[in-house]
Amino acid sequence: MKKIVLTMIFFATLGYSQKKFINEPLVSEIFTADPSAHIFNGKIYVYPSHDIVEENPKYDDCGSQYAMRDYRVLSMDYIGGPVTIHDVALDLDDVPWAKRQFWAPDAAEKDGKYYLYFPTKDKQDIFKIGVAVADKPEGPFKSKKTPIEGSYSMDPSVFKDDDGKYYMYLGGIWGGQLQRWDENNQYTPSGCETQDNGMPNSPAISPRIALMSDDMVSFAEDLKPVRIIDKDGNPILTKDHDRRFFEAAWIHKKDGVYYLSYSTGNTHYIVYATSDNPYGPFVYQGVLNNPVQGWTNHHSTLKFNDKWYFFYHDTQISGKDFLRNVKVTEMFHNEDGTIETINTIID
Ligand code: FUB
Repeated sequence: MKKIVLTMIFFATLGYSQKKFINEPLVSEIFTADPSAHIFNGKIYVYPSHDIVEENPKYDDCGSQYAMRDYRVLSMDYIGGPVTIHDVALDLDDVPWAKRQFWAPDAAEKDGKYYLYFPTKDKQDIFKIGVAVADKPEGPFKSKKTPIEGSYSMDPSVFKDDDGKYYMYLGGIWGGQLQRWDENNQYTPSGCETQDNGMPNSPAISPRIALMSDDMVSFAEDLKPVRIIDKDGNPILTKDHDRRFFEAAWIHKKDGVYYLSYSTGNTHYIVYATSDNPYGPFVYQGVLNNPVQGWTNHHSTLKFNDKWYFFYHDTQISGKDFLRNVKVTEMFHNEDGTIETINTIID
């Protein structure tokens, strides 16, 4: 632990950047990323990835540098209030089917039980979605013995609709392996995708959705693609890096409209698209968050006390892509249903 703290102080004192950030990290004792925020029992809980300092990190396009091994939950009574870093919620060693890489998680509550959904690689190095259950929002969570049947890829987010149904959205290309799965959920182990997929004019790869079963630990249906189209009804194309889906799908609903927001990966925007149906199609609307400092951009949205908030991460403390820190800022919906673009860096 002492070594980690010294390393963080070292990065923080490097004076890495002269940039001005609009928000400070929620916590600086540990590195955190991919914040999924929820309100449980009137309190705000954030489920982040827990980035770790490695001796000799391996870098590649498959994200081997993101070698996380456990989850820690954050909580606060209100935005801007003191943040608690809870004890380890789930450890990689306690997931019988997992081999490596605890990536971006999410959580849901139903009937007083809490469910942690997490992507990790199985013994064959294939990303699947796991689920672990707890009696308290902060855990500790107990993992199921096997991944969710029919699941694959990464970045699960679970959305509870007004009618009480829960849906899981998931997927991420490149290191997240979504490009290995076709829309009939068949697997082709063809390795990492190149930037243009060799088919730049084809429709971009779609995130996936499945209705959750009542038990919250299985899917009630096969995963289906979620279509993202432009305002003329045409699919967003693979070559359209500023608008196409890459990872980090998240849903919120306001005034009956479903807002799907996601990261465009190699151009690092969080953009959003809207629909009147949780399955889509979603119509591309615009940029929700401009690129942050750091390669990844991953977020969640939350309504708390009648205000909307945008949770995100950057690399303010470390200056390193794989050592991130989570933050929060207010977000604003306009009367016409659009959302004001957030700039987290002031030059
Ligand atoms: O934290 C590991 C991965 O980086 C996440 O799963 C992606 O969304 C990206 O933020």
